[in-house]
Amino acid sequence: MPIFSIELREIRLPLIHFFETSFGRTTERRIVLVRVTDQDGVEGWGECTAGEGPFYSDEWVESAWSTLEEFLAPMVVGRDVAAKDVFGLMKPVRGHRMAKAAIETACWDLESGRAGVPLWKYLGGVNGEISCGVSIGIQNTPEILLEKIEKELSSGYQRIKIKIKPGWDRNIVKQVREHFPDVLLTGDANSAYTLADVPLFQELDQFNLMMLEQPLSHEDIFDHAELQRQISTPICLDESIHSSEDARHAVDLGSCRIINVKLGRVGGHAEAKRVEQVCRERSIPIWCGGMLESGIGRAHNIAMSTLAGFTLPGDVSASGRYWKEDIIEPSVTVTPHGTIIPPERPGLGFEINVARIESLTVRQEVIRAKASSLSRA
Ligand code: OSB
Ligand code: MG
Repeated sequence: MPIFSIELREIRLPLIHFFETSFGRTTERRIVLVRVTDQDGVEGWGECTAGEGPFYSDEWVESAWSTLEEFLAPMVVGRDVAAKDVFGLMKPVRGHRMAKAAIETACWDLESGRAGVPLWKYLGGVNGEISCGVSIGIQNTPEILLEKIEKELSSGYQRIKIKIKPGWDRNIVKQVREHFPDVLLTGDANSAYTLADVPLFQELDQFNLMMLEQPLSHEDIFDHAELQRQISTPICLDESIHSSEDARHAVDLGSCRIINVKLGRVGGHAEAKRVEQVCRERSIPIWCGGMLESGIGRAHNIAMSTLAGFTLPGDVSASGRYWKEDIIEPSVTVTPHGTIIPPERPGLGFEINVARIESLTVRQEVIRAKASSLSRA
């Protein structure tokens, strides 16, 4: 599949409601989109999940844009390469996995679309219906949080994840548990704590959380193993897992019993499939995380979530929870029992609303192959 051009666009998309984690509050997304085109003009779309600042990870919109423009796009454009090998082509660049994933996932959309197969089946997905949970940010008051949980449960979502941070933790978890004794409940700390907080987590054990997500440092797997030995709630790693090697190390070290897989964080579909395999072989359940994606990233998440190892409800939910109007059609919707049915159309399986993307675009750049330079990778 020769890649003829790679287009970068930055769009701005205001969230319906701010989203707050232990590392900060987001009100409007800045999203880098990638459109790859082959010689016949067939397109594939990908989304970069880097945030507005280097707070979730060290990548952010500006680092992704300049790395894509100066290094990654030139490594891929003009090459005749299969989607599964695109990540390898970008190997000379260390890190920058969210930027890499934007190109890599776009190539999977293009390749599966050309093959006339839905992306999820092309990836090897097996589940024609995926389970959905929601991630609910830190709110201005506990009452607002309880109302939001009530609303999401009545929409059918199967699992509630609440964000925690010092000062918004044991009391909040206690109140939520008292109001919703049977709900599948998770707490996500986004690396806000240290091993000095072991007593807090031992207290949280009584609330029967399904898991505790990323309590300690974003790069750590050693201290998480120590914490896991001292608490009964399963630890789920998010930030610390960048590759299938990281997943193997963390699981074999006992740092977690569950893993949250994010396409951007691991560098795209090929690496996500390797993480899925490592975890499936070790009977470690996994689920698909979210990064407040627009419809394009969301559609890629849906496709990935159909792989056999994704056995727990993910953070992939309806477009309408985030955006007044999405950039794909139809927008992502959830069934009354909290599931998403992956589309049967080829590729991503949603219509890309290019006119809307145009109207949201604040900058654009196209990297083209020289006619003479199309070569086999
Ligand atoms: O830790 O899972 C996280 C959003 C931004 C950065 C990190 C995280 C999140 C979420 C939101 O939890 C999930 C979503 O609804 O997209
Ligand atoms: Mg998380």
